Amino acid sequence: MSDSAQPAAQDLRRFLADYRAAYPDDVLEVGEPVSADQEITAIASALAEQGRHPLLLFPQVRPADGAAGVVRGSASTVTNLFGSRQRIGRMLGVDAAGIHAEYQRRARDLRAPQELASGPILDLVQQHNIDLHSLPLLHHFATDRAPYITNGVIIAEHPQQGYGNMSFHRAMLHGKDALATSLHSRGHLWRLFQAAQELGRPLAAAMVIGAHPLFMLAGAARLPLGMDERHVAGGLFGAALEVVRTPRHGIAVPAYAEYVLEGEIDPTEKVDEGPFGEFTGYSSNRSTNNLFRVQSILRRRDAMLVDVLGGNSAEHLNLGRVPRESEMVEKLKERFPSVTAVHYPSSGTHFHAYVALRQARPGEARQIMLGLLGWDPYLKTVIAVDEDVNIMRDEDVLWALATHFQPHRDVVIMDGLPGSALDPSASGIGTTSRMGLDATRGPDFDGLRARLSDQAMTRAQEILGRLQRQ
Ligand SMILES: [Mn+2]
Repeated sequence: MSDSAQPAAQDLRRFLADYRAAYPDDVLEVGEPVSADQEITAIASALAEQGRHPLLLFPQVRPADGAAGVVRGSASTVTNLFGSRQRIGRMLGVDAAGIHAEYQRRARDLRAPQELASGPILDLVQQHNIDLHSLPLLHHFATDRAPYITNGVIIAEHPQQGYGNMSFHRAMLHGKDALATSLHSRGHLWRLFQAAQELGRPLAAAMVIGAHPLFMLAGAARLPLGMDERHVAGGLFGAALEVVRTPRHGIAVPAYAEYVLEGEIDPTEKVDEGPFGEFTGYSSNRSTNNLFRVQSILRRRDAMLVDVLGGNSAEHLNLGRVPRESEMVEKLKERFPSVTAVHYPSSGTHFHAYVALRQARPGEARQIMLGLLGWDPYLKTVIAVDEDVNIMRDEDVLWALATHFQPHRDVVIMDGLPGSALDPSASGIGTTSRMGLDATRGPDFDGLRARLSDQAMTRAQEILGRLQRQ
C-alpha cells in the first residue's frame, strides 16, 4: 500500500488534505513563525473568544525559550482537530446532532487490528542516545510546570492476561529519556500498572503522539476492562486498524502514526508532575506521579506534531466527552423513552448536563436526572427541560430555569458521592454532591407563551430579505 498513489485512508495527512479541500473555510493556517512557548494556545484561545474554532495549522514553530529552552525540536503542528462539534460530525460523516448515534453504531463494530509488514512510523527508529529534548514539545500555559505532551495515547497490555488497553495521559518532559505522567483517572491503565507492580515488574507501554483523528477518538473510548480500544478504532474506521509492532516490546501501534515513544512505566519510582492546565480551566497538580522511561523513539519522516489544546478548551472537552456522552445518551434513551435529547455544555466542563424530555408522568424528570447522576461519574448538575427547549444553547436552558423552576420544590441534592479528582471544589477526599434541577413546566403550569402569528413572521422575513438584497 505504501507504493500506491493514493495515500492510505488511516493516514492523518490524507485526512488533512481531504478536509482542507472539502472545507477550506474551517481550516486556518498560521504561516508566520510562532513560539512553542504558549503562542499556539494563545492564538486558539483568542479565536475561541470570537466564537471561532477552526482546525489550526502551524507550519513554522520555533522551539520555546526561557524555562522551556531545553527543548530543541520543532515540527509543523496541527491542533484543535476536535474544537467543533460540526467537525467531529464530519469525521463521522454526519451533522453535529447525529454524532451520538453514529459514534455508537461504529464503536460497536469491534474489529481486531491488522498487522502490516512495515509502515511509515518505522521510517526513523532510534533506540540509543534517547534525548526527548529533540521532540517538538509545546509549553501550553504560563502556569504549567514544563512542556507537555497533551496528545499521548498510551497503549499497554495486561502483564498476565494479555488484553490491550489504550487511554490518554498527560505527560511532562522530565529528563533526556524520561516523562512524568499521571494515571490520575485510575482507569484501566492504572489497573494494568498495578498488576505489573505486584509482579515487581515495569509495565511496557507505547505512547502514540499523532495519528488519524478517528484513532484519537478511539483513545477516548469508554469500554469495559478487558476490551481493547484499538478494536474500537477499527469500528470507527470501518476497517481494521493497520498496525506495526514496536521494536523492543512488540506493542501494536498505528502504522501511520507520526510519533511513538516506546518504553516502560517504572513500578516504584515517583517523580514530580504538574501543575498542568486541566479541563476544569484550573491548573492541577493532582497526579499519580509516575515515571515513563523512554527506550525507543519512532517517527515518520517529516513527522508532524498533533497537539490537543489544554485547559477547558472546547477541543479538550469534546475529545474526552463525545464517547462518554454517546454511551450515556444511548443508555438513557433506552431506559427512558421520554428523553428526546441530552447535551453536555462546554460551559459546564464535564460536570453539567442538560436533558430534554416529553414528560408522560409526574416525577419522570426527577427519575431521569437520578439515572444520569448515578451513571456518569463526572456529573454534578443536571437540568431537565421540556422537549421544545433548545438544549444546545445555554441561554435557552437558563430561560427555562428562570421561568419554570421553583427552588423549594424542584431541586434534588445528594451528598457524599465520589467525584472527579480534578474538581477544585470537591472535598479533600474527592467526594462531591450532585444536584438535579427540574425546569420542566410540570402538570400545573398555566403560563401562556407570548407568540407571533405565522403571517407576521413570514412578512418579517420578506421585509428583511429585501433589505439584505439592497
Ligand atoms: Mn480501557
